[in-house]
Amino acid sequence: MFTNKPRFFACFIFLLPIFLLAEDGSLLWLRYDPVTAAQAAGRHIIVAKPMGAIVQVAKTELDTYWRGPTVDLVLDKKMKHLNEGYQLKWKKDHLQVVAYKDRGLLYGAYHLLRLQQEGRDLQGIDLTEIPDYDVRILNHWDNLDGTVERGYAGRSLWKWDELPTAISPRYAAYARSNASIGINAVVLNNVNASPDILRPDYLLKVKALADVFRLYGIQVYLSINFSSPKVIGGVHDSDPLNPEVRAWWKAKVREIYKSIPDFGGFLVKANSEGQPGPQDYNRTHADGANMLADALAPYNGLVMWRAFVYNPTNEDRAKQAYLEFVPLDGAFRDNVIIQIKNGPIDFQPREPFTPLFGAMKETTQMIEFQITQEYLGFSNHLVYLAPLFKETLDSDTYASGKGSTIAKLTDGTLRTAKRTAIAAVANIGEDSNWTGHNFAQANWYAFGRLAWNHSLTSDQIASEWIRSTFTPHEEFVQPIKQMMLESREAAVNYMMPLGLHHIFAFDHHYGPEPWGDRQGGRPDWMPWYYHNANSAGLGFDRSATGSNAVSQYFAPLDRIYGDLETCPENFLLWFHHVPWSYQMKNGRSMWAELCYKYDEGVQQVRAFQQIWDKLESHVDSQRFADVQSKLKIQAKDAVWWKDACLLYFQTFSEQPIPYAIERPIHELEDLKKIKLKLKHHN
Ligand code: GCV
Repeated sequence: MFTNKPRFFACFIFLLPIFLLAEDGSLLWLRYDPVTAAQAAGRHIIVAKPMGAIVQVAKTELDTYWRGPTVDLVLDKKMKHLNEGYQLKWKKDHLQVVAYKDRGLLYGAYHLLRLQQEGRDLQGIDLTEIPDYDVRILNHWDNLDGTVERGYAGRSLWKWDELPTAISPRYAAYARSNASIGINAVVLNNVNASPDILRPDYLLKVKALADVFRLYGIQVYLSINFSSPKVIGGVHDSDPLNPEVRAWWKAKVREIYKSIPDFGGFLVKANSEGQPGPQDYNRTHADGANMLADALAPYNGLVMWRAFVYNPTNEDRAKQAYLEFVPLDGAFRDNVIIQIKNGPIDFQPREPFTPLFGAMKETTQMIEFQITQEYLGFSNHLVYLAPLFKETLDSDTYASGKGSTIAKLTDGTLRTAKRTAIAAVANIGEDSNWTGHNFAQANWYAFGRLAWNHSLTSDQIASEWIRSTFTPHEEFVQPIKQMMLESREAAVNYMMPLGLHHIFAFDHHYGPEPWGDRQGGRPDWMPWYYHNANSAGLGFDRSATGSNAVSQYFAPLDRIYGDLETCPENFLLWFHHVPWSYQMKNGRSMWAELCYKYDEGVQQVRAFQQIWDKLESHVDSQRFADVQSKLKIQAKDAVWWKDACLLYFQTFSEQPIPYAIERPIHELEDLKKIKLKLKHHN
């Protein structure tokens, strides 16, 4: 395990205290040392009375961990513009945190602790932080039987069988971690929702969790099953225009708010992948969403209605959400937000943004990211997702002219909204390090930080996270940051470069299966549907000569994407079926470039291994070994991806793999036999 033994032993004596404290990652980025009595002497955490429960938490955190000067936590009801934000400033010899809401003081307290942990100088500090989105929400795809759909960090954190009697200490630890990065809401259960979640016995369990989370400023939302009135309510159907159905939802919502007065609202996956919905009764998404919105409105509750809809029709899957939702623009109540995945297919390693963003001018929209790495090597691969999140948020849709980025369309800048929101599917489970891979913690962290401030750079976020999670030593921070910043592109390279997408093994989405085909299976779940490899070339023709998905983008993007010559090369095979011999900008043929990209991905992961091993002396032994072994898996998987894709596509290109790059080490026929027994819970 120790790759640099001599150096390790030389500095063993000095590093002993660190090595004795083996860390399992459970502290996340919150590795604060409690203050000693001497450090606390003379410094006070001052709070005006009466003090709400959230402010009490802020005070306790500072009392326990703050080593700086006296801090004054001030609630100022004149500072409405701060919303849930805060000001941090020096006042003579002490620090002041000023907020309009209790939550603001809590966030301000965590900001101070973060600066302390990063080793920053606070002298003269004067800053104002206001969150970019009102609702910063994690979506858990947790099932009531304790499994997690697309979860790779163990079983669900929520112990439904033990609730409401037993309250695991991890509930508060989870809420605290979220609060420390500004997350203020969670959806507890899978969007493929069991109607049971709305039964009175489950609502008691939900209430127990909400009672814990409230202390950390976190509101609870639930995913609902659209057929609930019929399945658990004894109503004849679940037609949104049926008065009995509407009355059932109203009564259910009243029941929820009676025990959870700050309940957030509902998340709904309807008429998608077999889930029930209003279309079962020839009603529209708007009919369904508005019925729920009307029930929630008296309590200020929200409906987050997902636009992830597609059916196995002749229409390109990438076009379907737009086709279904744009005609409904303006038909939704103002407490409905349409929740849209970042890309038009499904959380692929790289997708252009979903063209629905900005295309509904009278409807509030929010983005949904996926933190859990369903399509990015599960919790085995080190893939830092901030660059992916930023790529979408910063994408210019041109919906209201140049500069109409998705961030500005969804944060209230370009479109007025009753409330703005941003969501991501969590990667959290009961593993001791919460996320399976120690570096996957960075993706939870990055989502929270970007939901707070989408102008932060991936670089800044990585730097904060590394300093807090490992060490502020620059010799460690710089190379690890570079590795993280490169890691998403590396994954794209060894999995699906140049705009390839969805060529995963059926069902579990882990390894490559570009040859994949299931007799009788849905075409839009088959890799060939997406890559279209044949002797002429590779890729999905979405130009005017193909599905014309490009027409859903605002000018000039429709033209830029639609023309092979102007289409960005990282989206080439997304929008075009490209001849193998097509000449790329660097002069290589498309086939050769594909080979070089796959190879580059492999080389990048090998470099990550070297970076990590070299920095062993900076990391505690357990986390060092955990990450080291995961990188080995990633390196093997990268070669597997490269060989599988190149050997398979070579059967169509009929051209050699350029001799300058590493030779395949597998036989295609052997790779085709690999059938992983990975569970997927739908
Ligand atoms: C929760 C993809 C995933 C499904 C997921 C679905 C969704 O299809 O593979 O597991 O279901 O997206 O986002 O609803």
